[in-house]
Amino acid sequence: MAKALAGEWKAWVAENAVAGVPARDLVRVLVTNGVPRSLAHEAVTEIAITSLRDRVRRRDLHLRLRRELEAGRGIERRKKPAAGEFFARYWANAEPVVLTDAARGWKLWSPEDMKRLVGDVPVRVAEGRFRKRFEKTTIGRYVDDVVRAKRPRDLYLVSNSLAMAAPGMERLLARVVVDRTYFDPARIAHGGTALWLGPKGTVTPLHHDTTSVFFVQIYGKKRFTLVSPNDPTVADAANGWYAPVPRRAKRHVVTLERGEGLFIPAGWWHEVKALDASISFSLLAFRRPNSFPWYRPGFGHATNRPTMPKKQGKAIKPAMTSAKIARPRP
Ligand SMILES: O=C(O)CCC(=O)C(=O)O
Repeated sequence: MAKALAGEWKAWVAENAVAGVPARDLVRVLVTNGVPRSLAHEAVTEIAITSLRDRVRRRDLHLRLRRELEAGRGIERRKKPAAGEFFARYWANAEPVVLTDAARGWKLWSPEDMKRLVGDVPVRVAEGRFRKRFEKTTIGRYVDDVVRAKRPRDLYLVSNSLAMAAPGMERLLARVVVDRTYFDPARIAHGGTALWLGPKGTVTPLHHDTTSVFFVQIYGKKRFTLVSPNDPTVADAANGWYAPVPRRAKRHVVTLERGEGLFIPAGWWHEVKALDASISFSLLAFRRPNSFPWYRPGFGHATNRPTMPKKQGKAIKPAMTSAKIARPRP
């Protein structure tokens, strides 16, 4: 009769391995509970691999089903529906949509209008492809030196520039009609909006956000390449917020014209290229919970501490049990 790990402990190893507990912690707990080190090591490796493989298989099947169900679906282009339909159909299904009259009633503006209205407002514009460094200027100078320049530098006023929070920007916000059936006006003033202003040719590489975005094109055109989060190849290749554009995944390409809006559900991968000097404005303060900060597939997995099997008034079963080793079949 050989000794083997008790069933309850096998389940414990599987559960904790899938939850990201490091193997060495699992081995340590088993050894403290009387399992010989070599057996503990072997059992953890074996169970961790099989349980993780099984978990991945189940998730992959789920994603495949979602992908096959959405296979025939393109990105719809239509007039803006009533909020009830928008939330039931596009929000709840995480389905992007282009709304051709998204800016109905807005007083759209140009780079020259921005110089006139908010030219004195200080801003920080992002430098380079991944936009981690910022340069300080004013909106007026930025429009002259970069947006209208014959050979613009790779400087881009992006959402992270936090331009809409600067005093004076209410003059721009006054031109936007906030649809109160879609958005909560109380949250608009507190990080509920973002502004993008840049020369022709800016590219925001493929990435995802942790909120859904209502992205409105104010001036010029932008081309979006979108990939569903149901395609695991992108998340598998992601590094932080960004990922290379996958060759094999289904890509949706959408050009957004002046006055049109694109609903980008949280988690959808998107690459954005400005086809002209461009201004965009986005709204995030939807009348629905819109914050999913835990959705970070491109960041390293967390390691957790082991959860112990619950005692519930009785002693934890011993970690070892007697088990017959099955005879090899002839
Ligand atoms: O317009 C851009 O360059 C990027 C916009 C974007 O990625 C977003 O709003 O999430």
